[in-house]
Amino acid sequence: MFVCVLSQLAFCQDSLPASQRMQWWREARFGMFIHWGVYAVPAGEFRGQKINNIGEWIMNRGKIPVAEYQQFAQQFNPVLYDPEAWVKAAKDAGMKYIVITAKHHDGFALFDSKASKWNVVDATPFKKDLLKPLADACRRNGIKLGFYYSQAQDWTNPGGTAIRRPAREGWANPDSSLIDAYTKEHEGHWDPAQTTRNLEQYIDDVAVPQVKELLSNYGDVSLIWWDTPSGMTDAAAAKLDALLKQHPQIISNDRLKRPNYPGDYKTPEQRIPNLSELDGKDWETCMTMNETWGYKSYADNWKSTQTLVRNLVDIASKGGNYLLNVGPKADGTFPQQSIDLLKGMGVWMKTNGEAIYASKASPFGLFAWGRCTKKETNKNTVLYFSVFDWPADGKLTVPGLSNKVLNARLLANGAAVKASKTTEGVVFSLPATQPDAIATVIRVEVKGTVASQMVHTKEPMKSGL
Ligand code: JFZ
Repeated sequence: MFVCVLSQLAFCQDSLPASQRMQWWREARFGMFIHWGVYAVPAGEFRGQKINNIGEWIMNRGKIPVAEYQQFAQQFNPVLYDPEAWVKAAKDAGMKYIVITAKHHDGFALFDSKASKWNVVDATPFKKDLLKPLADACRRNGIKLGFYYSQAQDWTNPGGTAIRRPAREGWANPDSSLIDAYTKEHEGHWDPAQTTRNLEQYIDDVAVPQVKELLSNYGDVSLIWWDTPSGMTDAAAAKLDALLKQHPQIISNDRLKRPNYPGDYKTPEQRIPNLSELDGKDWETCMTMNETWGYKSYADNWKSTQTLVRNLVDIASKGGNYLLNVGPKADGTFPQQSIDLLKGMGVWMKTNGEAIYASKASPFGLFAWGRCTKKETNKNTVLYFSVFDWPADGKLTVPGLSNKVLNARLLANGAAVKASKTTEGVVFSLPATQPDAIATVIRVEVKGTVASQMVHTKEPMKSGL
């Protein structure tokens, strides 16, 4: 009763119980984040200077005046955009959902919007909605689609907020002191054009109508990914949250407004939580493949396929989702490195995906040699042991496992694995050479349930920033 009264006031959208709304997401485990926008044109450079930090922040980091930034839209002409190919790349990698930046902090809408001319149809030579054909391709391929929407920060539509960042962190701008004095007086803004309207007007005139457009014009939208709640008010959040409530199936993250709008899941960024942070709440780690979300021509510090696969396994073993980012170029293509990494993950997922999809967190702590995920059948339990470090003597010990082992085999080649009970737990006898150097999965069916040996929550999960 108490909870009901509270929910009427502000939080939880309860048209459908979370257990139902969240089911597809909990089973998906792996999704694609796409950061795409006008920032892909400068691709990390402004006035011949390399601008530090993440690519989609170039306008703020470089303190680029609004009118000058908007000029980049003239070169945003993604003639090679092939949404079917994007969705196929995600699907072949084993991803089950896509979240794309419908509008990032630069305020640019990738869709046809009546609420602001700063959108792909009105402001670029391309002149076509980018989200419609993507939504169609997702539907055709059975991939869920979510929209990232920067609800508070908007550096172009007046009245949006701007997180204040020192000018000289972006580049050695000789005017840094002057700029910093201005941003200090203007809540982070660097151009008078940004403040001709207040936040409430921006929410009413831009954010609310645009979120309505996103929820009305693209068929089923599975989730909304809010970002950077700083500067938001509870009143503004209530208006946006009310729109979600009209879509009983939709889910949303925890970045609408803190602390009264926790959404459906937490969003640790660029990091995988420690065991001590797991509190039973849903969570999703979002992460880049290199060092930027939005495309930067010179961001070349790419992770390896091995790292990405092991991250996914680590995350699944802790009961979370992995939202892995691609930052497409302004011509509409994915960077070749991203394509290659996605392919590599797809190869692994094709053989080993059953260890990931619809799996539950490991009942054990972390193993020195790898990770575990779990699935419960009617009476028994299937454990998936993903081995990163292959034992030199061929003996893999799982301490703490006391259930009877019914059968065990490698997903890589179907080879049966012998299990023997010892005082230390169960010891698996593995072949001399590891079939898959990235991670070899042993599928083990055991009798009965495996009680979790995990102790819960010692510290809150670090979510967002
Ligand atoms: C946020 C976005 O700002 C970022 O561009 C990206 O979309 C990521 C997924 O989510 O992450 C942040 C938020 C705030 C800061 C940096 C990154 N910040 O205050 O510098």
